[in-house]
Amino acid sequence: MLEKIKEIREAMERELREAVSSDQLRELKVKYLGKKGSISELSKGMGKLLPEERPKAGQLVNELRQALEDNLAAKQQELADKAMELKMAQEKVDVTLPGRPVKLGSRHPLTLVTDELKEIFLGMGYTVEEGPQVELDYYNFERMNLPADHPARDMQDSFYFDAKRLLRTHTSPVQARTMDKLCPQAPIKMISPGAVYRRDDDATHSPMFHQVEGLVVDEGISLADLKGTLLNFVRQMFGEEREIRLRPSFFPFTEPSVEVDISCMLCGGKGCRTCKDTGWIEILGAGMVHPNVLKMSGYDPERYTGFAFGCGIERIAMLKYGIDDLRVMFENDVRFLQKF
Ligand code: 2U9
Repeated sequence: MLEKIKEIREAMERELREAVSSDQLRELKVKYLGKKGSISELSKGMGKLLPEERPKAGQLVNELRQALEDNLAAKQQELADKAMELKMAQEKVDVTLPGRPVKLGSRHPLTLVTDELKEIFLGMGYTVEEGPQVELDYYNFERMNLPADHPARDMQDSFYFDAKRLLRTHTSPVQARTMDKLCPQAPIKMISPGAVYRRDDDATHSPMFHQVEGLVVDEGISLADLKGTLLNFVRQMFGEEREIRLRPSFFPFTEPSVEVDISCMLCGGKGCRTCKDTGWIEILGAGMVHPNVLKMSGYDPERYTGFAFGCGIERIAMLKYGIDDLRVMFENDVRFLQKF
């Protein structure tokens, strides 16, 4: 047995020394360590030895197995090092080649405007709230004082999933949800920017667009607060020289309601193509929150009043950056995006 172990050890060491490839190493591993390999056969032969010979023989077989495993690993490393050295000697790196330029992206004008909007209103103490885009008919219409048979629902020809759920047509449901969450706490001072959906599609309307709406509810809020707030907003967004004017209007969820114009930033109010020679550009809808809307949200309209406003973010971006076709906003053309 001892003789046999010595023989195997010598053969194994020779074969390892002569091996020049990983394939050969794999074959050696099978030959010696495999199920039917020489070392396994040695282990099986132990039964035939005298009991007093077994410990010594067992120890030698174990040493042999360990030696083979160690030598195989060392040889594997040696071959890998050699292969790497060869590769390094053959491969030449031209360090004078210019690097590949990293293409930098830029932020979309809608993102820029939305971030700016948030900054302005955060500066006035507002919170920024979000809500689901797949909304319940109840929050989208009913809570906005637009019951099932209200004709104003037609103006917002909508995308429905079923009888109760639709893609929100404005971000007003976020206000209603926030009032539910906070009532009877006041004041509420919030804006809700986000995507909204209507069945409209031409140069100035997209079926998906973005809105920002704002809501303030507290005791003693008046139209004067609304006007001051919007003037502050408009001047931060479009320049300190801007003026605003309020025209009477109608929305089912505000009473009284107003449409808000800003003095044209291109001609300074003298009249030009953009303002259609009027000197004014319509930018916002707004008003005092309708008592019914307050009541539905749990606020006593005798005690609390509020104002609300809404405007399209695309419209702000188009005016601010002089973009004349809404559709370029959604075409993902890098030539357009690179301008910002
Ligand atoms: C609550 C109560 C009232 C939000 C308002 C408008 C007027 C408005 C449109 C302008 C162009 C949306 O982007 S647009 O299509 N919006 O004219 N929105 S007042 O009024 C609210 C909101 C929430 C609870």
